Amino acid sequence: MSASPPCARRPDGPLRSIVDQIRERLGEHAVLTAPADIAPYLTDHRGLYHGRACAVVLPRTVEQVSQALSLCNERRIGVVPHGGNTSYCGGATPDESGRQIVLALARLDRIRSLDAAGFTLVAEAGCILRNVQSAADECGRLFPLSLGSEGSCQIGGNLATNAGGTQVLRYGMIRDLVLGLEVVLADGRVLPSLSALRKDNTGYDVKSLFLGSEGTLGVITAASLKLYPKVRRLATAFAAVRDVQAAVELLADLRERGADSVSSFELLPRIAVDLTTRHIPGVVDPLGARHAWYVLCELASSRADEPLSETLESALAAALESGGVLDAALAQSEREREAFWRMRESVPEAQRRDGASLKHDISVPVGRLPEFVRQASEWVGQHVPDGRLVAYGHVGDGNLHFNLNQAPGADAATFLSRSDMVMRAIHDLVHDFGGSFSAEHGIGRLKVAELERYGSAVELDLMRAIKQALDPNGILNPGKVLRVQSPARADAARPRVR
Ligand code: 2HG
Ligand code: ZN
Repeated sequence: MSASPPCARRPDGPLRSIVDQIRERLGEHAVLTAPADIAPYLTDHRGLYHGRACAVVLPRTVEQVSQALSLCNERRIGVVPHGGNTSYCGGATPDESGRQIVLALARLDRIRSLDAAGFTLVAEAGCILRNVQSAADECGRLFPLSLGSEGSCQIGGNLATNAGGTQVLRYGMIRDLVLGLEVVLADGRVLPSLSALRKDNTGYDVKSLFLGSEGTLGVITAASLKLYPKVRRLATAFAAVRDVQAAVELLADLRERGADSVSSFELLPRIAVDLTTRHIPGVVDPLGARHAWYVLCELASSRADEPLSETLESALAAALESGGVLDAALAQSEREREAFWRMRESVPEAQRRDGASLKHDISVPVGRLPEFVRQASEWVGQHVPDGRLVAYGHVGDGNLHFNLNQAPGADAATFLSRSDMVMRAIHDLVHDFGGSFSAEHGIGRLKVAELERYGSAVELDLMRAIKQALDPNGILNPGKVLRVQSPARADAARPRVR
């Protein structure tokens, strides 16, 4: 008799399918199996992976998450937690076996509480990030996590991947915004660590393990999050800079002058302006002449009378004088500010519309960025004749999206066939610079081998021990972040860039 997958429909009795069991416990409407219904959950948003699944489960409550997980744990069925499907690394897509269940958190979408005086709120995992921001805003508070995908990404996914975005410089990654978590463990037990305490030194910080674990250690169902005073004054500039070094110097000067008011500092190359003005309706170049590099910088304050524009103008004037800044436009209205940000936020979409791309979410120490960009660009120029560099991003955090697009007229398949070679060269260089091959997008499925290559042996041992302790049956997001039975690491074979 051939073995049928454990999720296949079987007669009632002890062997009845896991899908039927979940349906029985959670209700008919909590389980999708029709191919058309589950299709949106089977492909990541970059189109890198096309998985299969025996069902998509949509719990409404923590108890239902717990029931689904304990059933899957008993039956050793892989569970793939799924938020807004905005992962850049395939972290929320099931594998091709058809034996896994997708656990979509979208229906756990309540703001459970908001304490304006205590500057905290409790949001469920399926809340869209923008809804969390709006809830805070309505109470005169700021939830500062800000991402291009904030209209569709979910807070549970943000937490599970330790999301960054454009305000990390001032407020940190989402890890820094978390006070407490509620997490369902692989066996269905609920970790009730939703405390909003700012001080709590009681043993290991267990909850922090789940931040950035990408659903491989537990399923985050709710979080107690820090709020900040609402921003009442902003100053925003789009400036052409001489080079990356000038951008880094301008940032240091601005931080000195503006104390902690610098909230964003983004780098854009000329090609990002060209791509967005060509592909995204309504985007216009804020400056007339063409320049090689630009920065979009923003100062923010909760004091309405803070002289931020003066601070920004004086820093830009000094840099214009010294030749670091070549031209600059200050946003004179909220509309102009939004236009600057629209250009920045739509670079990924413009890249997508322009053709095939290779993406590298890297970070190096901020002071080493100029030299990294110089060496890596030189390497790309020599080795990828059919690619064009589109390196942009959160320079204030040392984080660049060191991406390449296929050159006009290039063959997409040939360009993409070089992806491993290009990635290896760039990540090796990043490693030599003391940087990270995944600054803010996580590991998912895409970078499992990279973690094995660049992670220290001790760190990987600890990660496997933690995985074994929390998910001994390996049901949680199998194949993501860590291969539990890891092949021998292949450090010896590393080609060098230079
Ligand atoms: C951004 O900063 C996102 O816009 C996406 O992190 C970056 O597409 C990318 O590589
Ligand atoms: Zn980014």
